[in-house]
Amino acid sequence: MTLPDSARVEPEQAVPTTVDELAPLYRQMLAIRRMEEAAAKAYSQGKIGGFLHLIIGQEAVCVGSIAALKPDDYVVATYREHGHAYAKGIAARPIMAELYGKKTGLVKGLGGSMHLFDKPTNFLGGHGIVGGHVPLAAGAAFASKYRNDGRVTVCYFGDGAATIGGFAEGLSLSALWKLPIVLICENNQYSMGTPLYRSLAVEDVSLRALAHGMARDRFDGDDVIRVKRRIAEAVDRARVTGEPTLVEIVTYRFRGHSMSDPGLYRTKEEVEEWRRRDPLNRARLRLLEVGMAEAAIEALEADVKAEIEDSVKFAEDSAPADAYAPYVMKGAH
Ligand SMILES: Cc1ncc(C[n+]2csc(CCOP(=O)(O)OP(=O)(O)O)c2C)c(N)n1
Ligand SMILES: [Mg+2]
Repeated sequence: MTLPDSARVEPEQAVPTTVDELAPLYRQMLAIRRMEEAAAKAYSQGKIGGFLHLIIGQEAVCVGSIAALKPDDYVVATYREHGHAYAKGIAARPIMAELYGKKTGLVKGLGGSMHLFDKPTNFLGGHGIVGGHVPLAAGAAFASKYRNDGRVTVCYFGDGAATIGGFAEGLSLSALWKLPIVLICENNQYSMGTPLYRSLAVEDVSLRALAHGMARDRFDGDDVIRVKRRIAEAVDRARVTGEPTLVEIVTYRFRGHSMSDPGLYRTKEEVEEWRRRDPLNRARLRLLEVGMAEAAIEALEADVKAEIEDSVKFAEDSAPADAYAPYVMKGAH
């Protein structure tokens, strides 16, 4: 089948890179893919409860963009955020234990999949309300401007969030107050089962920047190095001039919206077409092209396998979270 024009933004061209640059990014993407697969398995075995939204297929977006940040920069994400948390530097063990609802989880097993949060790495969530976190991200960026701390905030949201009031407000304030923020729309073509053309009159989300005199960019999200380069431009703009950018990255989730969605609103052919552009396979081929030996790639892959298996064992061996932990009660006052 042929993909709609809106699905491919640029001609397929590999961006120049080196083994030293690409190998760690491939490793992160692979770890995220394996972590998500392990979570899906545990979910279907009834070991993980609540909602579980996987990022499989979209890994190059979080990995490439976070690679363009400094460790101190803020990241604000949606409920599809396990990969963003990992790319920001949070280990697989506390992420997996959080999904399992265990005491050793990132937020002590009380948040679950949608509410990862980590002060030490400046990972500011995990947010379940579509679009509601965009003004919060603008607030973090405002704090940086006010304190003159040199940090940049990156806020991720889906194409579905582009129809939400919170997004419009966050965008407007970012432009008005010239905040050091990069707003990244992860356009995976669907909000739950609703395709883009049924929710947006103008499918190019990045055009909304024009109404605010804001810089914008739009590109394909299947090459992790392209994502890193283009986001680095927006991050530099934020850090140097203090100005925001709205970036739309065109991508695709290979699985349903959440674990309870069999994804019947898409054809097999459509999914297959996107799988051929899998960012992970693409990065692996590119690694061989730029000179990494097959054996070295396999060693890296074995290392990732061990890391994720260890995180599952850690989660399974940990004690369940307390239903009414004392710090929750304290926090309520
Ligand atoms: C304000 C609000 N409305 C509806 C929902 C239910 N809901 C959860 S995810 C989702 C789809 C959002 O799609 P998109 O923004 O494209 O993100 P994606 O899931 O594709 O990453 C909806 C409607 C919600 N969580 N919050
Ligand atoms: Mg979407």
